[in-house]
Amino acid sequence: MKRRDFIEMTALSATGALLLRNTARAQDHVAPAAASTSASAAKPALPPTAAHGAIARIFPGGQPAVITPNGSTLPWRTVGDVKVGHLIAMPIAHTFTPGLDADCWGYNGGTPGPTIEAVEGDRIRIYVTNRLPEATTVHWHGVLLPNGMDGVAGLTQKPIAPGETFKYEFTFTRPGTYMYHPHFDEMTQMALGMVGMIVVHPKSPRGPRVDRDFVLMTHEWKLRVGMHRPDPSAMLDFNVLTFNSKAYPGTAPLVVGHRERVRIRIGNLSAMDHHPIHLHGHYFHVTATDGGEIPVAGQWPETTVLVPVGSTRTVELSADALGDWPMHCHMTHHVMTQMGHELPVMLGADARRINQRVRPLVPGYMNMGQNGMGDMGDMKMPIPDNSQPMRGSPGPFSSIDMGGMFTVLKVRQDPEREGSGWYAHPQGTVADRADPQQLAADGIDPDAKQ
Ligand SMILES: [Cu+2]
Repeated sequence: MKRRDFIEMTALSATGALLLRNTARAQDHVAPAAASTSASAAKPALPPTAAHGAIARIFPGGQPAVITPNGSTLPWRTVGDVKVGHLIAMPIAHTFTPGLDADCWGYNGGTPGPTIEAVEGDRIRIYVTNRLPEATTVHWHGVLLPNGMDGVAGLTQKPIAPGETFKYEFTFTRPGTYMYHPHFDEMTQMALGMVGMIVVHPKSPRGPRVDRDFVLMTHEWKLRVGMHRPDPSAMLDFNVLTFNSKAYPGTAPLVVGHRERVRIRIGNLSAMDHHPIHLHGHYFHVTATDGGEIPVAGQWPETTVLVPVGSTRTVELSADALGDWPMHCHMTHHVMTQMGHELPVMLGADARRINQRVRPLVPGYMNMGQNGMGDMGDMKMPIPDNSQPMRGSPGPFSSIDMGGMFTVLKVRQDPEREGSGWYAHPQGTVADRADPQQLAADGIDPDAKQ
């Protein structure tokens, strides 16, 4: 076994000891529906940030400005008829979720870089300053532009050397959702976080006006347990999966009003994985890709949209259902953070003899997973510094045993006021322990043989 696997397994194995002691605990603690509000008051660890505030409708046709949860929008200064912006490629200190920090590369102090937001027909001039230890470029992925502005080192321009500032200038001729990233040492620079989104609003919008417009960049990282530098040579076992470079519970929720029309623009600049992004409680239509708008006759309803590497998918929905609705990648290994993936199958095994034999070598060793892994998030186990090997974070009823590429669509009557808390379910609308009298009346015997 490689040393790092051993470290990861030891961290996970520490959980096992507690798993054995606590298997009965989860069944004993189910918060009643009416208590959900007070339960949330007692639990301080809400997903960070509340509502996104009132939206300035500053684009043609009353289109709302886009919201980049956990991110920002590139500021412009207008010089003559040109919008001028400045991207600085630079090393950054980044937090994926509290307790998991990394030394990344990004733009203007963050990953993803600021969302570039403009209107069809805008002439833009973007200066790119390189503060990285190696050369870079910026490629405007999906944007139609003159060949020499395409940002491909060697082919369409010289690399931007460390310390240099290059100028890109072109016109956004087409509305849509695009991305930007380097086209020099792509493997390293994108693996370390150099990604960003571009939104170009149409001059004359068609279709129903949306009330909220979000961008989410999906990404994947390899951050070995206890280390701070993402591994740019990783090809398979990515262990930090993110929306806008945040892993749950670090992801800010999408807070929307009841029956609002919501647009979500999802990009994917992961190294190797496509992400099927699933939304609970609603259906949506895929209205556009980075290739352009999909005619209404070509759209169909979905609850999961596959976002391939190097693509954007724009979905629109009517937020008709009040509640806290998960939105997440449906690959189960993409909603965990730093979980080991090369573990033996322990489900149903009696591990007592293994524990006895390994303990002289590793004090405190206990195997994990004999009863499943769903309780891992509740364990108070020692973990290595700067790591999140377990899934799980406090929820209003119990631990939420997902992390990684997971966020919450919060649909509220008054999103600005209610958006920061957990949903208060109306009495009688939460699944709970069955009432014996009703079981009997319905003819259900829990002890029946199949
Ligand atoms: Cu995924």
